[in-house]
Amino acid sequence: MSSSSSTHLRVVVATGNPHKVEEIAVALRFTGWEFVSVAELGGWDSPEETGATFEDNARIKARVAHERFGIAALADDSGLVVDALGGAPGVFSSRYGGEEATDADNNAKLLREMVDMADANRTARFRSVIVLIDADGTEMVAVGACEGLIGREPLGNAGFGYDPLFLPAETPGRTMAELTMDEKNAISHRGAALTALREKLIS
Ligand code: ITT
Repeated sequence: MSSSSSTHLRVVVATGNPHKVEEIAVALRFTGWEFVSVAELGGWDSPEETGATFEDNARIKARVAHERFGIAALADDSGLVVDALGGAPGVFSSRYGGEEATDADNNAKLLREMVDMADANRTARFRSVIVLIDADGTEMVAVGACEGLIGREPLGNAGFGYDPLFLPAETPGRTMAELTMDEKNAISHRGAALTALREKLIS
């Protein structure tokens, strides 16, 4: 693994979610790394996320992409952890409303599940685990979290997933979907994990 974050590295972002590719490329734009999507490299058979944890699933995606494309690979596995729901939707965040669920379906289900919950019981956090596999196969893991509350109606059009329902503690009165991408990256779980990854790489 290179000890310098400014070393040129061509990295495939092992995700089928274009929002993640964009957030990661923007957050790490000063590294000089070149990010390519799986689609740009001709596509892949996305692996089943059979892991019990975010880390397991991030590792599964990164390893499959590293083996398929033979270059460095970075994967994010992430999700929303709601205290009053015992940690749900957690690793099932993207499929909360069913296997083919859209973001709107997932958000609608979350609102239904929490309809009777008082504001004080609406605490939650996003978590992200990033696994980077260098071209030579060396693995690094970095984690990030973002604390906040679940709102009562979707607000904002930016971002993806549960962003319209998530009120970060650091941006009172604004949902994650009402932030610019730079504002989101500055406080988000994924931004925190990517910052931790850079710190590990330069230490
Ligand atoms: P890949 O597995 O292909 O990377 P995915 O979107 O299915 O894409 P995950 O399996 O990691 O990714 O599931 C993450 C889900 O958690 C995502 O679909 C959203 O529902 C939610 N999520 C994660 N990060 C989020 C964010 O920054 N904003 C809003 N929702 C987020």
